[in-house]
Amino acid sequence: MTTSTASWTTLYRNINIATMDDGSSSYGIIEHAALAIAAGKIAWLGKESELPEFDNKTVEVIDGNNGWLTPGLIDCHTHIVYGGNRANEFELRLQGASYEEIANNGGGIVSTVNATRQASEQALFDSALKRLTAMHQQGVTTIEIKSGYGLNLETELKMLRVATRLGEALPLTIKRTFLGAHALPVEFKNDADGYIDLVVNEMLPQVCKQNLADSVDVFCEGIGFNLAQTERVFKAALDHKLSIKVHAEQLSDLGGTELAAHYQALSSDHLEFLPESGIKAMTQANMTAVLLPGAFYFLRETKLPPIEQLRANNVAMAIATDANPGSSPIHSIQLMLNMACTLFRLTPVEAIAGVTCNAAKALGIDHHCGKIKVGFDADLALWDINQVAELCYQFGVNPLVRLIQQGKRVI
Ligand code: DI6
Ligand code: FE
Repeated sequence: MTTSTASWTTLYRNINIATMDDGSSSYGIIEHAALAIAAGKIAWLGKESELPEFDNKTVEVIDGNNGWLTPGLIDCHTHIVYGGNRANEFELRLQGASYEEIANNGGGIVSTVNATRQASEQALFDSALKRLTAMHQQGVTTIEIKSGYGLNLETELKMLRVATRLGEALPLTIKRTFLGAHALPVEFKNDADGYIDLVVNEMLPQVCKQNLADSVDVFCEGIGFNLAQTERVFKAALDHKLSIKVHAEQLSDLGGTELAAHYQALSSDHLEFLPESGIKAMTQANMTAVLLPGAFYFLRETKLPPIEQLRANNVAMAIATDANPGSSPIHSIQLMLNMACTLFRLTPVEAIAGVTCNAAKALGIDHHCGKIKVGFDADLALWDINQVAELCYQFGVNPLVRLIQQGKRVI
């Protein structure tokens, strides 16, 4: 496809492209390729031999040294804004305590809530910026960030303001998710319904009024919120015209995914305990399954998500870090590519689709992001690799040579 070459600002030559335009069915490879950018969008791509005439004086021409260009990576599920850390719990778990036992004894999410409430907005920003910088350097151009360690109005808003500011501090697109229904704060002990009243009647309206979120998420789990409470949050979110997502079937099967499908959620995330009926509901609702191998690994889980059945039922699978202080203190999307293959047995094509086109789908931005396609955002990563699967195969040497966001070089 061609647009007028007069508007081109940048041209990448001597590259190979994995467009990811066919979802997870192929890399969409174009070898010996070129790609042009105009106004922050992809304006042309194809074989270098088919490059149309263009004006050398107005276009910046960049030699890609025969590297590989992929869509900029998308981390579609993170919790990187929080106070303190939970290394002490890591030690307890190594001595045999389970994640749920620790949560039920006042540790877990609630301990991070205390630290996050106490932290100043600037301290939260500074610690999250370090994490985000590490993720950016791995090739991430879009990231989702959830609240959920405040569990009161003031601190939830503080977290979402920090998430917003992070997107101004670094050249990354941030999608913010309000996860007020993440855990029950101590002041509402034995009154989860009362807390959900606060979430839907006070927190959510303020979050919307201050334009601080793009989506709403709920932790639907035995140690989180039940189906009826989850449904109340979904309904309120939809009333406010926000999209919805769910943490479901991570530790048990409560039916959260089916409920989310009923309300046309964008994604259901974790899914180790997802039953057949949940898979069918996801297919029907065209939802994305967000798989989180870092949490599976860090909690030393043994029950795998039903990958085979998700694949057989054509459910789009995304991969994310779930970066958070308790179950996945991991800030490497490149490591997730490797773990998606080694732990979850995804193919490298599926894993890469999981952090590009399918991650875009999980965030509801797949009409302009996550593929290398004319008209899509010029969010691109250039890698010093000889074949695409290298991105999944090796870990620890960063092959990123250039990162482009909205058409501009940012690394
Ligand atoms: N599931 C997760 O993996 C994170 N939250 C959630 O609902 C874990 C959060 C934490 O342990 O701090
Ligand atoms: Fe999570």
